[in-house]
Amino acid sequence: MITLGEYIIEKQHDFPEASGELTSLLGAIRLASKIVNREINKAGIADIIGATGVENIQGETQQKLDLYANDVFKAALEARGEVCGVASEEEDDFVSFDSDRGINSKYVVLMDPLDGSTNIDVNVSVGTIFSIYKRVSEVGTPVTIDDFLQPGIKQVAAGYVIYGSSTMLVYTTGNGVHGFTCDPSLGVFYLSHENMQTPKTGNCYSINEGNYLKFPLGVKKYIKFCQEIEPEDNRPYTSRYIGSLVADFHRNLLKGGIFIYPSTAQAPNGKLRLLYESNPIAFLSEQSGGRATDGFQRIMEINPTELHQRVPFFCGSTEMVKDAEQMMRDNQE
Ligand code: AHM
Ligand code: MG
Repeated sequence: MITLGEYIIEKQHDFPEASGELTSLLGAIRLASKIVNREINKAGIADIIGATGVENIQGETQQKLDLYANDVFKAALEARGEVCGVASEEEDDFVSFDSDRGINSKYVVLMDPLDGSTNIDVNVSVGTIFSIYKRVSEVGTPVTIDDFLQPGIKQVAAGYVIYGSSTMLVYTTGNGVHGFTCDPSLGVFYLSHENMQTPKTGNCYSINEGNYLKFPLGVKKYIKFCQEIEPEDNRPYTSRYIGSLVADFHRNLLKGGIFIYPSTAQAPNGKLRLLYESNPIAFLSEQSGGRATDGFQRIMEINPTELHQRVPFFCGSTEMVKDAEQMMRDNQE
């Protein structure tokens, strides 16, 4: 039984210039995820007794879990001192860690601390997504926006925690994708899925079909393609959509499948955020042998222009994503 901590230290040798900072940083993420996991496990009880979202005796409204997760991850990263700044889906602007240690460290973290948080109310899986880059500004100075607006190909590491029927942490540092399952009685993540490989094709498509009428023509055609009866090709595919990106991606990673959050008539760039959701998931997907694009272009080559930028997202088994791209190209409006 290899723990996450042991595994990260062992793999540190893959990086010739590694000095232990990334190892320590991943340790901070591991710690924060355990704290958030503990709180998520109590969410149902909190709802039952009406404590969530209502005023406490001091007249304060209890923090929502997504803000709670944001605070926990931020505090853990700042305390560890290996990060000079974070950008989060829950914050308007990036945050600079200007302590002596913070300002002299070389990594920035971008995160969605609690993705799919509306699912908590109904006891459905949620996740944390993180993405790590080396700063481009000079060490010893406060971080700048340019440290965060880097294309996904510059990611040093990325991963997610899925708070599901079991809690897993899955990450990549560019040498494959590795998954760890938390033993709840010990609070320890053990290596359970080393070098995860996603199937080249699958029979599962994940998309919010309620938006069908607002989808681009290429996506409508692809959905019909998925539904056609073609036994040789395993079609019709199965439709599975949880509404938690981490959970939908995790299933497709293991079983094969495609996840699409396309542009819609109302939202030309879709819903998902390039920096906090699409880039880290794209990195994991590619590292497992999958593919991630915006329907036309590789996600990780997009040059971001703003922190909360959104992007259409097509991700999963390579053959399936290529089929969807073909239909996007052939049906441009
Ligand atoms: P969030 O970051 O506000 O939770 O939103 C992101 C989530 C993803 O997990 C999921 O894929 C998507 O929103 C679902 O959106 P929709 O309900 O429009 O299908
Ligand atoms: Mg999100």
